[in-house]
Amino acid sequence: MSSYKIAVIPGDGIGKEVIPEGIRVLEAAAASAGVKLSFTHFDWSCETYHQTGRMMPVDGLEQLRGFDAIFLGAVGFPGVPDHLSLWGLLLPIRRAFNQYVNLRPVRLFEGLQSPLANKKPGDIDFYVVRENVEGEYSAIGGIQYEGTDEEVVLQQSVFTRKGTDRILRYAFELAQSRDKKHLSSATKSNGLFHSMPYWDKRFADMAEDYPEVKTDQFHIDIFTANLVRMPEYYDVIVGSNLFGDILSDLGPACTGTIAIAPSANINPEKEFPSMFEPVHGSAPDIAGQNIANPLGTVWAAAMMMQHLGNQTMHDQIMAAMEAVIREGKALTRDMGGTASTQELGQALVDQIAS
Ligand code: GGG
Repeated sequence: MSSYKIAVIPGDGIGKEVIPEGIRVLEAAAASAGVKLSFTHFDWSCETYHQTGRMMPVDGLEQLRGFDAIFLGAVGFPGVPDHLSLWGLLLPIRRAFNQYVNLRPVRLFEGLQSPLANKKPGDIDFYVVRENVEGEYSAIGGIQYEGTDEEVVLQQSVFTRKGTDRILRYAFELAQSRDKKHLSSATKSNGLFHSMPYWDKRFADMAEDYPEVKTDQFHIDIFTANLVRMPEYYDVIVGSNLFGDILSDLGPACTGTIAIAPSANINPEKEFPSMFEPVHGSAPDIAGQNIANPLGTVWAAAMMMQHLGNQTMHDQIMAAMEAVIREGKALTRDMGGTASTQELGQALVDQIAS
């Protein structure tokens, strides 16, 4: 019997509500597939920060090291500045475990209504490949002359050759493996003088290794406009840490709800655990009401099982999601229904058991 050890960090806000549904769905799929899953819970969050001054213990990363994967809810809550919560929990995990690929699929499911006119399932079906450990996400910089009229703030970006090439290589390989074989790169090479022209050059050079892959490059501003105007054009999108993050919120917004979107923080070499989470954040405005949509977390759980080599469980969970969305009886309010978080979780469990 296959067995996997999963570290669970529900985190903040609706993370505490959607993660239990993800676990219920995983347990149902594991029972049906004859797989043993063991979950170890880590209660690290903004509450921990209030109690200890840290988002996780000093040896938190060491505690996570031996797991097969990490399953995370959401990070951040009013009362703790967002940059302190993110740099205290989520970002150190991505970096310590070299999860340099952030893979975010975007799909319009049958049963959901795109806010864009005349879009049907199949029209929106692409991946965002986001660089996940460097780029614009950086704590390098500082403030001088603070509190005076002369205040100066510097914020440094970091683009290494190794970091740029490995994310581009991952995206080219993914594009090559797909039917459309189309890769689009998002930059801003007219405004960002050094980093983006560098990225463009590495992209153009690498394209020569992939003659079957159709490529294009757009500035991020027109990229966002095109994504809304014609999402069907896209197949695989690659972008830096910041641009990839923005595009992977915009993409699922075009499918009816951002809450359905998953995020896989992958260490492709499997030297370290990878981490799986919904794209959405802690949503303090709806936290504690049992109305959050758990599907982003459930889809992330499916990606986790696929990463761990269990395609059967992945397919089972995805089939249950597709069926429940298509049927439309247990949808949360962001998808036009009235179901609670737990009712949607139960519908998925029932579907897997049927
Ligand atoms: N699901 C985890 C979460 O809280 N995401 C919100 C967020 O802002 N994440 C930062 C990022 O992905 O860079």
